[in-house]
Amino acid sequence: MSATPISAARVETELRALLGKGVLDSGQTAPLLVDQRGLYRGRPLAVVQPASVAEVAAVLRWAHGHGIGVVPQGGNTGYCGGATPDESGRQLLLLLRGLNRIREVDAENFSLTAEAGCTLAQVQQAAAAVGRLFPLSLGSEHSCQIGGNLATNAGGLNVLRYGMTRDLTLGVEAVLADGRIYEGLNTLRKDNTGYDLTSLLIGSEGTLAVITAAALKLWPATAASATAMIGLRDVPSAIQLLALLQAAASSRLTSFELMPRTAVDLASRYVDGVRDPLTLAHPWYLLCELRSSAAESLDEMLIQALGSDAAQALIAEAALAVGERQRADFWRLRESVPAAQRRAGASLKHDISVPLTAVAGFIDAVDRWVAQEIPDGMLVCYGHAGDGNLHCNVSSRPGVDLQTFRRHEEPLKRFVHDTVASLHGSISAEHGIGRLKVDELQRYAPPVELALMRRIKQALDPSGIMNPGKVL
Ligand code: FAD
Ligand code: 2HG
Ligand code: ZN
Repeated sequence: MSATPISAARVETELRALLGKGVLDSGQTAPLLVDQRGLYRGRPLAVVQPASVAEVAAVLRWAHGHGIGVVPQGGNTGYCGGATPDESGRQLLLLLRGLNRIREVDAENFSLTAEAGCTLAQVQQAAAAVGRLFPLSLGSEHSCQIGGNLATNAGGLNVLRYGMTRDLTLGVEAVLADGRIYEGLNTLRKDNTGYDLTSLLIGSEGTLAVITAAALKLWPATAASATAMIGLRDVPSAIQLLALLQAAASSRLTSFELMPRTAVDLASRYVDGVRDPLTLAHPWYLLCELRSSAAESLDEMLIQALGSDAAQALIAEAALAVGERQRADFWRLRESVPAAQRRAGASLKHDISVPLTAVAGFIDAVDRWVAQEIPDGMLVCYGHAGDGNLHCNVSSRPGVDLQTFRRHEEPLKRFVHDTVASLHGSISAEHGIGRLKVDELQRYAPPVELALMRRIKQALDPSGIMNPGKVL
């Protein structure tokens, strides 16, 4: 990036001429400069909040002209520091929250067009208001934004059935590095006219363009659901149960979330109102949910599936949620795990995926390594087991000095990521690369893949102003 020197006074004057009140005073910005895990603290050149696509384009043209780096920020709930500017004082922080209109809901076409700054919950509610479902669901859905979801290709709790954000998106509108607008907001199910640029921008973490709006796929509203919490002796039982449930319930199986006892204990201890619904303590827990748009009896289907001889041989105990309140309680337990880990002390996090056949072996290998190498920590390896995606985290034990505990970070990361690589898995299953995993991507991605990524970056952002220092 060729940075033309520019004085702070001129930055202020020129940006105010473009955006007026859309240039924030420093008193308003402190929480925006730290990522949600508290790993990075940035020092921006300025913080801007455009109110329209035209204003985003004007900011990008300005930044391009001066060779100034631009860091897009949505809800700032990302796990990899991607939305935090660096410490140089030379990067512009661009907030998308001013673009927060639902532009169109077309129930007949099963599509919805939302501006990037709409929260995910706002999108879900707009779909529900016309009897439709937007199925993306994350623990952060009340604060993350749909633009951030696209930029990270977010996954979440319903991927097993509906796919990740890329699978839920029909089209994108984005502002390119030089301020031109890419108008890809079509709501078609089929469109093979050339390269799929929408797919390319999804998951690009602000390094190729600023996403300003998205056309999203909708589904029929959920008419029936059944939810169970299941206690298991071991992980192989969970993976076998997944195949049984898929055979019995087909695509109705929407969520299949695995938690170890450590996660259940932490959530029950650190988050108000969370309790273990099972009567005995088990080494492993599964939260699984069936859903249908037809008014069918899914409780019965789930009871039958779990009651079969094959399933009974795997299950130690199971509880079916009776009513919406108990269902919400089961989900609260699962969704409280990240907050519980934060409150318990340090959490060394890894967001990995492996083929389903390797899930049990992976957990076993890490469990043994952690028991031997990190006596002051405990493995809390949980998550979207139905997708082979695990949050392989290690929490500090009570009373442990957090700074000392951090000495485990590097050797643990190397063991986890090397193990993942040996199993042909991914070191970044759903949270992205951001700033956190730049070196890890360089280490594990095949050279040809990296070379192609650099060529794409060069083609879309030749002066390197889009989220510098992230991903590549
Ligand atoms: P931000 O954090 O603001 O930004 C993330 C990245 O996207 C940054 O690189 C940023 O520059 C870029 N970006 C943001 N908006 C735009 C835009 N409009 N155009 C271009 N680039 C942009 N993630 C999952 O995938 N699955 C989960 O289950 C999940 N659960 C979570 C639970 C909790 C409690 C929390 C705190 C987080 C969770 N996350 C999960 C992580 C996070 O919520 C997602 O990554 C989310 O998609 C980020 O959205 P955001 O708007 O907060 O983006
Ligand atoms: C989840 O699935 C999130 O709850 C957060 O992706 C994972 O905190 C984590 O490691
Ligand atoms: Zn997750």
